[in-house]
Amino acid sequence: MPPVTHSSHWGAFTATPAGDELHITPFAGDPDPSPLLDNFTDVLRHPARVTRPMVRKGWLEQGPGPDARRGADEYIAISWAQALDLAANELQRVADSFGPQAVFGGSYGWSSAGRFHHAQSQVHRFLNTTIGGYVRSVWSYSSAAASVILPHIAASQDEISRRGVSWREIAEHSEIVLSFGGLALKNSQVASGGMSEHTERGYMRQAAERGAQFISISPLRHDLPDEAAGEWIPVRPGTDAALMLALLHTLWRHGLSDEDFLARYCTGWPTLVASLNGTQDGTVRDAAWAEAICGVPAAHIVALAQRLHGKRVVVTVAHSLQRAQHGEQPVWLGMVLAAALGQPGLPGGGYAYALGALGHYGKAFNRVSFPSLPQGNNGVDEFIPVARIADMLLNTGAPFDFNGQRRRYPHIKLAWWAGGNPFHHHQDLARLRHAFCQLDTLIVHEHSLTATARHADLILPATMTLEREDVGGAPTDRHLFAMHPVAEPWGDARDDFAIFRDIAARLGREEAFTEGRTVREWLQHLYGQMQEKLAQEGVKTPDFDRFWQQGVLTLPQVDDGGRMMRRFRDDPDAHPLPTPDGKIQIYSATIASFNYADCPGHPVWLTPDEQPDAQHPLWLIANQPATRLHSQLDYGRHSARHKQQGKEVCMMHPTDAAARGITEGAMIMLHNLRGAVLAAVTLSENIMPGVVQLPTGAWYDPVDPLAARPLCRHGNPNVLTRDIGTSSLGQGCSGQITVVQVSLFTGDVGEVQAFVPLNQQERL
Ligand code: PGD
Repeated sequence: MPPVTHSSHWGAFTATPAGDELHITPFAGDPDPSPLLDNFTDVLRHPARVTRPMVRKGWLEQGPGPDARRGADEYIAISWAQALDLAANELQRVADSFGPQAVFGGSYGWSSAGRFHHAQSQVHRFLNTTIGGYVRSVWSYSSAAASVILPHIAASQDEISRRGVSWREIAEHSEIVLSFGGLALKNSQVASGGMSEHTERGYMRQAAERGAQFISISPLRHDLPDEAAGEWIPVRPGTDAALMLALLHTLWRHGLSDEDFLARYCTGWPTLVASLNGTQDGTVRDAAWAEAICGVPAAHIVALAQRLHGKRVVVTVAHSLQRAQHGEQPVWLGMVLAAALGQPGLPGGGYAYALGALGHYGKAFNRVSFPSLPQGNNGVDEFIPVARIADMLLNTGAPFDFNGQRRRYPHIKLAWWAGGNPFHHHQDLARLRHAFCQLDTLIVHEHSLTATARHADLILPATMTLEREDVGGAPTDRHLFAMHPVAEPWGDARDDFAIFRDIAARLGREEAFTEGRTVREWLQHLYGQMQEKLAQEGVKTPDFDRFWQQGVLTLPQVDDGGRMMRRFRDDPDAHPLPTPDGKIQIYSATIASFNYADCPGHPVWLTPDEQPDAQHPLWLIANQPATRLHSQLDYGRHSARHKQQGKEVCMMHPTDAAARGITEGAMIMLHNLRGAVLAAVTLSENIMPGVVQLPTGAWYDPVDPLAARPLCRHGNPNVLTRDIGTSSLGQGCSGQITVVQVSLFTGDVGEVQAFVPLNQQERL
């Protein structure tokens, strides 16, 4: 087979089969391809693939219903005909008895690149067209707190992150890039939908060579790449809001705040000043006050504030900062800091929330994007903030607060998941298991035997992108790719679309789901829609067959990053921001009217209620991994190569290690009230003392799945993280940090089992 084009969230490539493996060549136009591409080489025929439909024994024998055995039961391989009948009958039963409001179709997860086979869209379309809807989830695990607060204070997250200050502007104009949480390339190497040109490293190098100064405020040195040639200011995890308040206090106190900008373009600066200078409650939020909280010496805070004054400064705040209790606050304060420096709307200045957190941000936009699969109409008006899934399943009917609303958790009987891995993305996994045990039925489509699949009642084997045809593209990527199949589906795997089509047929809704189109016809149809829109703009494109043959198409783009803020700065009356009075809200009357103690009307420092103590003296940072996207292809070559003794690697400061008798490469146990995790340790001065770091994404592998405090022998930190919302406002995921104790581990709990096939699965 000749090499064919393909695409993934971490890059485009061509693939050539080489025995059971693939030879991967990065897209020739990519200046800095991601090493994650290597994860594709050996996964097609890996034992961790799901090769046959499987049913959980307890569910098959006793029928649907709450069951504490989920996660520890046996599985039986069945035929597709049986699996599809079981799924169709169960969906019909639940819809008939309880209505579509008893079905949870949120199905959160990144799935794979490919516009048509996007798994979550397929689930939504299927449920809308067969039973008339489902309970949905809103926002994301990535950025829920920011997504909710940004529209209150300035504009949508899309405007501030995707269409905000661009990398190009930074390379050309910024004098200081002040980055809370850094600009790690491991994060910006991925973009959902695809990313054919990795340009972040080059832009940072260009800016640094021009003389721009990068300052990274983070507990981890390597959150800023070497190319930025920047400075590292270590800060205690989760305390950036205090540091930002002290920077603001210093600017104000020393007469360095841009009072003209604050008066003309902002609402509420005097209210914040009253909280900074102690008028409001007697506490002065100055550098000395912040030092005690964040660990940055007061003199450094003052010097930093003075250094920012009068410079072209862009402030960035990483997604990770808002993935914590009160995560809304640093997002808000980043904007206030940029405003106090008078920077929003200047080229290379202002606020670039989440720049560097994903490859989409700070880029140009396609004039026309490839359309997504239409999802149909959802007749159910109930939803949950995405990270409240366990709360919903454990607290049926209970009220919850969210963004000024008081809602109630619906009673869910059946959850349908495709393209996501809750036992990767959710916090407090013992609680999550308990929550999933409340369901009547959990149906999971997966190409791999993730922990989520291992908790399902029905596991339906899905194809990988490598085994199907699709079109790859993202609104910020000027290349559109024909994703050609590289291999035949492994085992009995079928595309999510084919699975849903056959279940829809059993429910008498096949035509409604497919609209009479095959996969190829859908691709042609969606391509045709894009072609038509481009034609209206006077852009000619090849017909589908030619595109399919040539493999890649370059789309016209517009580079209008930062346009909204620039126009606002030029004329705030003619171009107000989409806030109640058209200005940046340093005080938000809307947020104040919600009366949330955990998110009041102006930004604040609120001490998180979990703090290091004698039992759990260390902060744990559970951040994004560098060797895979989330938990995807954890068994792939690149991810596997970076484990030690099959376990994930935890970074620790040598002083903390020495105090515990821990040496380089030792096996350690991280533990707290929620459970324990084993990992290999690496010692480094690139992490603050008092902090350990264990990335997410190692597949959950509990020694005893039913334990109230499980021990994961592979290194999944979400055993340890807390399942609480960021605040009543955003209710986002707060899995980024928690507290732990770390000890040397010398016991024997056997080999990691996460990638071993299920007991009854017949190996092909
Ligand atoms: P993935 O590992 O990408 O994680 O959570 P998410 O669930 O998105 O899961 C996608 C799954 O889809 C994989 O299991 C993959 O095999 C499957 N899949 C891929 N393609 C297909 C397909 O075509 N069909 C089907 N049926 N399945 C497919 C990510 C989430 O985790 C996110 S976005 C963030 S930002 C959060 N980050 C953190 C964090 O920083 N710290 C902690 N502690 N926890 C987090 N969780 C969140």
